[in-house]
Amino acid sequence: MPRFANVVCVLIALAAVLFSVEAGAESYCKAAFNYTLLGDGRVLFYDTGSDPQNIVKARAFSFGDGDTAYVEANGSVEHTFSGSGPYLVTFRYKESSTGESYSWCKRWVRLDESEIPCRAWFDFQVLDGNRVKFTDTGSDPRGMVVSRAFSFGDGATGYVNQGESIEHTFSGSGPYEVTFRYKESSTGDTYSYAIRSVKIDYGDDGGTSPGSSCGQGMVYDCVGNCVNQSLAESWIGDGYCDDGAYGMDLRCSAFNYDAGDCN
Ligand SMILES: [Ca+2]
Repeated sequence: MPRFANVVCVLIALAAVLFSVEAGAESYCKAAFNYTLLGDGRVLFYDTGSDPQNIVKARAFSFGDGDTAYVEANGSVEHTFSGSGPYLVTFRYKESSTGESYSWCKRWVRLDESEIPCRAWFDFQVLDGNRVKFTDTGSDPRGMVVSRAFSFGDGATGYVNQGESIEHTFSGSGPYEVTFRYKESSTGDTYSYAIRSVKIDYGDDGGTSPGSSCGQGMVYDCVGNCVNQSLAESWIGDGYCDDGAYGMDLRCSAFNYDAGDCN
């Protein structure tokens, strides 16, 4: 019976791998949310992120006032704040069993938007290598923002004009915590800011050697299949011969020759 469940997991993992190949460089999940003010302290938060590998098991909000909530994929949740803020709201994509965050973002939420209505936000796209393109996608209906500043999380900074993009090259795969701020330049006051984790996919780097990474929580098996790492580890020496019949081949040194299961 456990083995049947494992086979289902492998099928799910294979489907995720096939999908990620199609998604190309954008194979990592990206946590994102937006929100709508409903009045009387009520705010509707909704998931706007992406999860092309289908690796996200939990989507968690921390509202910055001590309360938390979970939503389904593309789901929403209403929360009532007791004050006008600003509140730094965090949204995480997690693997539920370990609690590990795959991806996260933080936005500064004000309930008095009649006073300061701009909302900093940005999108990003991993180009070739470690080069990432960042684009201002925030809103500034009153034209009050006079500078838009990125801090890339590696010490470098950059500025863009409204709606513009900037490219930055990182030295590693991250994740980097990138901050984007809308400011009034003469005073340096921050009107609004957003923080997102940026993870660079090394999926097409380093070949398919057994045991090497092919994505978050995924490794190559002995014949170059991209498989779930923890699942593969749990199958070593479990009494079943993993010669590919169940979806992965563990008959090489990287997997301790399946601890003798095939002998
Ligand atoms: Ca085995």
